Amino acid sequence: MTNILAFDLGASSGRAILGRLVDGKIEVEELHRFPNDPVQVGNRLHWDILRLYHEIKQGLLKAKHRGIELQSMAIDSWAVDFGFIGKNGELTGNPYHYRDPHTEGAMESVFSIVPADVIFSKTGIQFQPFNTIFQLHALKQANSPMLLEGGRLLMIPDLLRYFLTGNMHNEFSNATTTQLFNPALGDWDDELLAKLDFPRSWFSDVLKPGTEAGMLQASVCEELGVPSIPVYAVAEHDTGSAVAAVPATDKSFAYLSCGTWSLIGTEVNQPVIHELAQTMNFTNEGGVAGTYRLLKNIMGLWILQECRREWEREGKSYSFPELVQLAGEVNPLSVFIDPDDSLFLPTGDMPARIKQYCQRTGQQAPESTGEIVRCILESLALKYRYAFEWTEKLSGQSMSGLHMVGGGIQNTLLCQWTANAIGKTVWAGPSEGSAIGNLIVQWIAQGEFSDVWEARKAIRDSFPMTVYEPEESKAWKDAYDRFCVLTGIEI
Ligand code: ADP
Ligand code: LRH
Repeated sequence: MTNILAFDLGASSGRAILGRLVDGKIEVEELHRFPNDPVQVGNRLHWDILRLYHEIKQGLLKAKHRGIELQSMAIDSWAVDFGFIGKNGELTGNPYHYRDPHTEGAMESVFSIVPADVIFSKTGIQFQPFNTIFQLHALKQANSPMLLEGGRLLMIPDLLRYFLTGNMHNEFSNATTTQLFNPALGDWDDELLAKLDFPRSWFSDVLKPGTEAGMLQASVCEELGVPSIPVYAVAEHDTGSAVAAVPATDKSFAYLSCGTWSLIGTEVNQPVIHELAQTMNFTNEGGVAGTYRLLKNIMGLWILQECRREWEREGKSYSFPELVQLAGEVNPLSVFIDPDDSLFLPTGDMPARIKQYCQRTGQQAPESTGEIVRCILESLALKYRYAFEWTEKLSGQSMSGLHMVGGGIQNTLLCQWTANAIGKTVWAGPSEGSAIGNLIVQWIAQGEFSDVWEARKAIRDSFPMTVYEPEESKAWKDAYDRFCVLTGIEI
């Protein structure tokens, strides 16, 4: 029996998940879970990277204390963020959070050097103000001391893997999210780097998911009293891992990775890079086994998380199940927001912003907690329909339904409303998609599965899937028409 460990760092929490293969079935056990709270210092928002590294060590210690002999481990996390390692091998500064406002104006500034369509044609990546390309440009403009000469850029999992192994590499799935990687070249885009004056020496060789990236280094083994084990580069972008774990049977399938963000799209063998994909701001992120994810980012349950944080600040503490229950008790389909309005990207008082959005769009603002939660969840479901239909159009495929994975599938109302909104079946599961995707790529590398499709079958056989059939189709269709007019989205 092999015991392997997946560290999955989400924007809201991190976990160490132990994976075992028993008679062809996957068994998982959560060994360690920890909050991933960003830290505001002055007007800067950071990730607590050293705390995250500490929690990874706690996960390894928990395995040791349980007497578990590990064969390997790997890390995945959210995309786009990074740290720099200087010539002395140390961090040159604490990584910024992608919600830090330092990228304000960076997009326009970059476009004045390289036009947007050139960047898209080279990278196939959607434009978001926090993409690595814009963060780097902003840091450069600000003469940030993070960008010390001779430094090396490591994405969050690259960085943690470096702390563990002492080796510096960039992993492919996360490299594509920088918007500096050219899938046609299969490498960093030197022309783009030169135009933006980003030294090529910042960037390392790019490892494919499933590569052994080093062993736990002696200092770590001594400190923790654990044996050295291989550390794999998997699809280190959590969305790449989540999609690897979608238990699909059909080669053309639609997914919704539902956590802090909602990522909705399909898996493709070649990036879809054309004008319409750019206009619709769809992306082509690198995945496992040479695949790409044609998808759209939707702001997701972040809005609910941030409301919950605000209510907590006001002394009202709710669990997620309580919030879902309150949403179920109020009138349906009354008021909507566009979850992707830039109002909702930064941290802050989200209930006030929702009210502000409703007032701006001539709607009666939701007042009670239940009304606010219902407004968020129904608006997400409606926006999912929009992205689902555009996924079908851009990929030229008709999807029979939607696979939902991630922590958000514990929200049964959201799953049902998503089925209602898209008018098709939703298959929900597994909720720990990213961790399971992380595990299967390690097992594929070790020869336990022949490929991702064999692994997807094992996931289907090992984890329950809840099926939601569409209901109340007329009410949801009418609501979608209202939603489109209100938000001005193109259908
Ligand atoms: P990430 O990996 O981005 O940190 P997760 O996949 O862990 O996110 O999903 C977190 C989201 O899942 C939360 O924002 C919350 O809305 C939802 N969630 C988690 N637990 C529950 C629950 N018990 N009931 C309903 N929703 C839940
Ligand atoms: C989801 C995610 C998403 C990125 C965002 C920064 O966790 O990785 O795919 O766009 O975080």
